[in-house]
Amino acid sequence: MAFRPGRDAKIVIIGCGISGIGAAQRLIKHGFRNVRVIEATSRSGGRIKTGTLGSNIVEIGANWIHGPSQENPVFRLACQYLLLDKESMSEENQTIDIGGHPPFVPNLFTSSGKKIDPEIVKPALELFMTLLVRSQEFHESGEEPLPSVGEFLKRETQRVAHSEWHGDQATKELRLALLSTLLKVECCVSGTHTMDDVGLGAFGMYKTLPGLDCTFPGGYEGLIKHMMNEIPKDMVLYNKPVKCIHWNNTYKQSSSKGRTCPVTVECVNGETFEADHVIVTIPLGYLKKHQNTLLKPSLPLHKLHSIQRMGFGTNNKIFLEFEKPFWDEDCEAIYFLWEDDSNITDVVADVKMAWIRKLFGFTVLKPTERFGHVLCGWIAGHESEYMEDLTEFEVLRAVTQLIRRFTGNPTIAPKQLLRSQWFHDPYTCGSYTYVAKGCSGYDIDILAEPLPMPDSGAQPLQVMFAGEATDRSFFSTVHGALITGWREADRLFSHYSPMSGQISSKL
Ligand code: 6YU
Repeated sequence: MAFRPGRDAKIVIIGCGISGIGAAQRLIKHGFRNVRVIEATSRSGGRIKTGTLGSNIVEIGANWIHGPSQENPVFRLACQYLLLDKESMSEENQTIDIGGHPPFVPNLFTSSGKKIDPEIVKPALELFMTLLVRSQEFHESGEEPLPSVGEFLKRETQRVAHSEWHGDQATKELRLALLSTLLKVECCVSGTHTMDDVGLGAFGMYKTLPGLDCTFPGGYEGLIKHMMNEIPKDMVLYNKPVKCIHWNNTYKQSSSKGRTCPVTVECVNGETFEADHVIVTIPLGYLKKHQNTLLKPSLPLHKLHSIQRMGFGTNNKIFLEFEKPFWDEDCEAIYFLWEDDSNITDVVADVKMAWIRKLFGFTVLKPTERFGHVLCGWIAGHESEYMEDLTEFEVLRAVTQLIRRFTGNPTIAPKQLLRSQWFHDPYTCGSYTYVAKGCSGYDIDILAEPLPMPDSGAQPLQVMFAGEATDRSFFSTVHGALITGWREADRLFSHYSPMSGQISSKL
């Protein structure tokens, strides 16, 4: 059969996370017949990773569908595959629009071992929430009164605390301590070491969708399994870390059966794959670490600079199972307030000695009938990265001591522990993207820009870029990642069928 440009183009997708799978699915639907996915590890899913703790299903990576409503493609797929419970799919759930996650029903414990009434610190919580919303508004208004979200939140909370909180000193200090805890929560949400690293002007670029965040009762990986069923099995090659993408016809053997492919993908094991187009879905953390060697010729300077400037931090989870709960029945989240943290900070001075102070607390896995008594601890930043180097026993000892100290109950003992180690994952090198101080949406656009540059005269769309870091509005999410995989598949489709720009919306 004669070679037909387009349908027979050789396409290699690097990475079998949701963006890579999404790209493959879409290319197949567009009629491309020569698609291959090359994955470094032995599994598909990437940062969607479901594990078990005893008999419980726990999410080691992504947890929620953020904004589960019709606009969210992950929600649509999850509904199509019947992976959600009735409540999550209800009209009512889809229309709730609170701009993110609603506040959890809290239990608050202090470092002197007391459980406190949330009402005491409510003004601090309300102030923090108001300021977070204001931080997001600067993107729209184009102002940036301070370079980072952290500096803005600290300046404004200090100002209000000192001018408006006139009660007794102890109450004031508890409220200030809560502000430190809430900053640590935000470090987990943004996936950053400190909110001082998160740019203020671009903070509002991240968009929330309507719908009350929901989880997958059978695990997030169920979504991956269903999507993978729609891809021919032999299309994906596992255990093949890619070492170098040689583009612009620079590899020595870049010809196949008389036809020249401009790109050769070289794996660590020496195997090579020729391609007309490569879609790179490798996480930004990996790109940062291997930016000088992953592509030959090297990435253009402006792209390298955006990779360096953008933020990619660590957020880890520590799951604990208990025989019986030490928290209230209606409690959804446990927060720890360090009484000596009244200077409002989200970093720990001595990481080695006091890394555990960065763990802001726990969320409670619900419903109890399904999970029993399981907590998920959250810890971000360098303290989280340090935690990854400790043994499981050392982590268990540290969290047990922490819980005993804050509850004042020296007998509490978790039955089991499971923690994530995303920073040391060699193919992720952290958790997810944030827009760092000094960055803008322009950096994300540059990350997403295909190579070579359009005006270079070389064969176009040789190396294309997808993955959560390449979406301006939904970076750091599963739906953001999926959308980018589809975007690059559609880009190829339009390239070969310039007159059929409408087809992608019908898929
Ligand atoms: C979401 C959530 N969630 C918690 C934690 C983590 C993440 N996310 P992948 O990495 O999946 O795939 C790439 C593949 O490439 C992979 O398989 C590699 O092995 C492979 N690869 C790498 N190098 C290679 C090489 N050299 N050769 C070959 N292959 C190679 N998202 O929607 N809900 O609850 C969470 C959470 C602990 C770690 C999350 C969540 C993020 C998603 O998991 C992530 O974006 C996607 O899975 C990425 O898919 P991908 O395909 O791009 O890469 C204002 C403002 C604030 C902004 N932030 C708001 C907060 C929203 C984020 N919240 C997250 C929270 C949690 C708890």
